[in-house]
Amino acid sequence: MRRDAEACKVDAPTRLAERAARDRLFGSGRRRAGALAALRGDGVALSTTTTRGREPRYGDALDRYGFFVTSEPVLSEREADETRAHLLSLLRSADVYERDEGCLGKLADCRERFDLSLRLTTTVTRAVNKIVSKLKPALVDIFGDEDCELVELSALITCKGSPAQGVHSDAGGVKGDDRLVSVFVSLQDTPANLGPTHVFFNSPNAITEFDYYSALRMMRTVADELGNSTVALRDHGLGDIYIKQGVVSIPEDEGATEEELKFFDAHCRVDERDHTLAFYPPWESSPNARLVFGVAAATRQGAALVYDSRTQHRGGANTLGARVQLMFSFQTKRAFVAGSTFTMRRRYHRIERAPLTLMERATLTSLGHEYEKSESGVAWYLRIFGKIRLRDFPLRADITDQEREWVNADLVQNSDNKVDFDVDGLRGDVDEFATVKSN
Ligand SMILES: O=C(O)CCC(=O)C(=O)O
Repeated sequence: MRRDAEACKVDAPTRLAERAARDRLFGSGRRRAGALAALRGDGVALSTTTTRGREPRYGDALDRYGFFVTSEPVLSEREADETRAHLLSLLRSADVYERDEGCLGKLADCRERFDLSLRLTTTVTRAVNKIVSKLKPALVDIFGDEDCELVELSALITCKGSPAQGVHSDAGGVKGDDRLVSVFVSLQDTPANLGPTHVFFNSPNAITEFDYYSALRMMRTVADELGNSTVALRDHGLGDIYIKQGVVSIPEDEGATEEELKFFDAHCRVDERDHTLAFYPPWESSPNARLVFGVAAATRQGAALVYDSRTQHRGGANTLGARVQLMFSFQTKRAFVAGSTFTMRRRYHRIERAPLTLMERATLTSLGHEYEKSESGVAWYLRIFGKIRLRDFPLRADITDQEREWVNADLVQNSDNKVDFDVDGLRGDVDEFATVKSN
């Protein structure tokens, strides 16, 4: 197969040969160097093993930074290798793998990018049980109890040629204390060129006052400071984006323009010492002048990235080969999370049409979301319940590794789940409802 031979070579080494490069990956148990040293271990890299009385505050880390990585692997090298081989083999038996589009799922910038929702095969179950057993203290700290529901379970695989995604978050809005938390476990060493997830800090924090958007706005702020001088703008490298037909033109609307994004990306680099992501302003003479605003979660085989669904992130560009992640998400019991994609196999979740109270409609509206409305004026949305809760772990496999019919059947690609809607025995025909824009 084309991808097996080149872009997603199945037999490529899963661990970096160079010791020093391995040691720099998150999850190698080393003390962080570079900018992250300033965080003094109170976030970003957290241990899953606790010493009495010194338990890391995982929920705090999510609040403060938006994410953390585990400072040691949650799967052994052997477990990660076995799981990786199994997931790649599952993907290779999916029809989409052979198609030119190289996309599975409803993903941002979906090229050479596959989100295969999983069944609980023997190998998947073994791996998820192990990971959850390691992360349980963290999950309990984050959710407060063991009632949180599993709402996503998939293999997220990118092949060589997968571009960096646009920056996005998985949830437009979350009500009250509800949370949706995702876990990505790298099944091979994942250096920067294998396209690890870029996660952007909430701000402010100990090493930066910049989140992604304020860093991005910095170009406009500098341009404003330079007044209407075309010469100064050119001197600062901003001429191409802010001078139109010889006249200074700085956009005022909220969103960044295509040109600004390109310029920004062209001046962003990963610091190899600590994998921080920073914008290096071309107008600064010092090569050390930079705005740190995120981290490329370049993880050692078996280590995990855990992030809150509201955290801005993107898949990095993969210029190397197969990057295989086992990923799952938990949400607060009966959570109200707007805008998420729930791609779990239908057998593991339930979808209900939940009527919206006036407050909930107002919440959705203020978050800029749409909801549905029947002709009789009842507003509703589709609510997802995970049938499996944290307290149900360890799970039992419900299918063997060898069975493959399911891979191409029952693929949930529709993030708003209308296709699934009636199958779950809910009354009413979706067509009788009109989608109304909340405004
Ligand atoms: O590839 C990644 O690490 C991020 C994936 C993601 O956020 C997406 O596909 O929407």
